[in-house]
Amino acid sequence: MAVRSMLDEMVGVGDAVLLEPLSEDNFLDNLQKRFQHDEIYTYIGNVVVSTNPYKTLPIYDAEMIEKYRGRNLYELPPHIYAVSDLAYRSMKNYGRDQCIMITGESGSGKTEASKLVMKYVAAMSSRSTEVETIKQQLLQSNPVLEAFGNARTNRNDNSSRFGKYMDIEFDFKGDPVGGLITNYLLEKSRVVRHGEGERNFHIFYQILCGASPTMLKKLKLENVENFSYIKQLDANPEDAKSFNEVLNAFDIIGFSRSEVDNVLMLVAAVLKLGNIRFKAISAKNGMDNCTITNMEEHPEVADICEMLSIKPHNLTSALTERTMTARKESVTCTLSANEASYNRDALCKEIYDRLFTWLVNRINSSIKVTTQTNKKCKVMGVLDIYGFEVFEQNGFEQFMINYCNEKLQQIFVELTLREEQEEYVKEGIEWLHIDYFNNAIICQLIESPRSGILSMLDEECLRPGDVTDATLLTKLETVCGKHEHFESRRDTRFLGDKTLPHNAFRIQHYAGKVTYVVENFIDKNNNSLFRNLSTAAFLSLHPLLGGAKGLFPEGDPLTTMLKRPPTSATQFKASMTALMKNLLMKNPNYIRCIKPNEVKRSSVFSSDLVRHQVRYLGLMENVRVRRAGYAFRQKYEDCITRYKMLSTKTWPSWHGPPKEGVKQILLKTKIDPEQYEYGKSKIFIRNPRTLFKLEEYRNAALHDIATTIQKTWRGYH
Ligand code: AD9
Ligand code: MG
Repeated sequence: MAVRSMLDEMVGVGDAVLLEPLSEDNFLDNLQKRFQHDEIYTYIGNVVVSTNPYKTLPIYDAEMIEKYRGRNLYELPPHIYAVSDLAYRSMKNYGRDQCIMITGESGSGKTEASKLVMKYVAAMSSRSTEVETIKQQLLQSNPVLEAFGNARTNRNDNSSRFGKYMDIEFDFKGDPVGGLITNYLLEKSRVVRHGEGERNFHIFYQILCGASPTMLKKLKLENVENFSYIKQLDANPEDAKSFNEVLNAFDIIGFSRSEVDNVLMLVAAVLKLGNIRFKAISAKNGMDNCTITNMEEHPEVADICEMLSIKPHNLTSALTERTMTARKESVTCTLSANEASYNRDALCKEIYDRLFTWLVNRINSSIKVTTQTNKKCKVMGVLDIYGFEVFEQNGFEQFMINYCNEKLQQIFVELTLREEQEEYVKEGIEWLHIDYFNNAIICQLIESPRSGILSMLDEECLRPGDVTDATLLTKLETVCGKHEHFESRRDTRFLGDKTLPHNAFRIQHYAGKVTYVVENFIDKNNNSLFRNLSTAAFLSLHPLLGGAKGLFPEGDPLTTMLKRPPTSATQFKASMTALMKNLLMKNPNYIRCIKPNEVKRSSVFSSDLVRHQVRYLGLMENVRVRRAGYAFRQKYEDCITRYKMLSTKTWPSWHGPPKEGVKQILLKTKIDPEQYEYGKSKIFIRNPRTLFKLEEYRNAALHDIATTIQKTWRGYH
């Protein structure tokens, strides 16, 4: 039977490389046509473009997994499973570490895509009990991390508010033996504040809706009507169901009962802390002063102290006072009610953020490879990280997220565009050079060690004296003002531009211009709690919170030198550098996710919205490079292994130079020589259709061989 090529069953064009004529409009029309027929995947060579269907499609079941198992990319219609299979086989058969980079804007389907990749890979490997356990642990890390790290936003009901990279490690048989998750920058401000129509992290609602009466009592949540950090009205029955899934997942990963209790206790304590109010009391010595309003009114504070295992005096004074130490002398001053509220929020954000990292580390300790030596393992990394963000008002978080996207774009440029061109040069293949924008210049503006924005930010945070967001902006204007991708009101070119406020700067990112308001940049970058709070937390007897191994090691009162935790910018830059290094060592596979509309509907394709994403994902450049070149290339040796049955000279084996062998095969097929080119070590095939032909010939030849064998066999009997 002839192989049914993907062209036979296709709506529109399955590989945008084949679009004729190639234009942005055509590209969009093609995506739209396919989307309307539930064909949500489209290739650009071996990059998958995935359009969020916003409905459940029957294309992910076990049967589908079997269909794609071990098949070549072009044999079947485009699917995320095809790329997962390609990556998995390339890792298993050729020992090449892989990474799957999933990018796209909020709500475009990255997290769902990452789960589908994991599902596919899990189905490929063996079913022994040991492997099954590790698979389940890897898969069950998702509900836990989603409960604590995802929230409903206006763009996505299940928006990941953290970046995630997961290395799955495999043994030589291709079975998963462990994994390692790295998390990036949780949006911790959400713990204390969220926008209209949005929610706090799912776990808060899950506990309130899903915990048993006994558990609620233990968590001291049973009689509380309102929480200022959340609106209980926003909870729904799904939360109760999800909570049970989370508890089950904790169990499968290997959390003990008491560990789970400890985690939930901290979450409940944060919720209750949020209800503490402060009121001004008559000022002593002209200093602002405040006390906790509900101290006498109800036992809220005593409850929280019990939950956090902190002595009441330690907590109340940490919230309402600040001690400053200079030249071995300590001075304690009292805080205003506003300052104390700020302090309370800072503590809650910090507890939650560090708890989240603790959870990731705890999961890692369950899934990390213990029996194998790391060297023997092959790795598949899956990156599900925030897409480029442009809101009406953009702040510190958007700046970091967009910096991350610049770095990912760089990798994309480096690996896909540049390497593609370089390979042609290396292989001595003639072709037309395509110009593309290299965004290295923007990365430098942000991260250059001496004059980059991140360094300026750190310098300003560490500078003694009167440091404010305004002084930061002045510094940025002085140092970066002339950079061609940086704009501010100081620059005379923009004085008349009312869209750029006085308290903001603007960066011309590869994906478009973004204006960042500098408000809170210093504070968010500082990332440090007042010493009183970290010490109170350090002195806690709660198993996760207190002590040198707890969440606030810097609070140890015995360390006289105040060790600042690294700034957010330093931490983020270091984690980005490590991530890039890690990704560059691996063979890249791309899933580029597209959000078809802003209304989360299955039938709406809003062209302008998609056009914008196509532009900033650089998809047209990607198609052009791919088209100008060759859709497919294969090492001569691999080509012979696959197609040797097409020529009597190469079948059953070929012992001459590999390039000659491939020549023999192609000569025999009578494929137009215009369609391929001989490189130094690889054959380059211009058009995927040629590949389909080869596949069809191969199948026919295999069929003939099988028939001959059968006849011979019958002849013997
Ligand atoms: V964010 O940057 O974390 O805010 P993501 O991760 O890109 O975002 P997500 O995967 O969470 O988006 O997808 C958003 C929603 O779209 C999901 O909750 C699903 O309801 C829907 N979705 C996404 N992909 C698929 C799919 N392949 N099939 C069906 C999907 N529904
Ligand atoms: Mg997500």
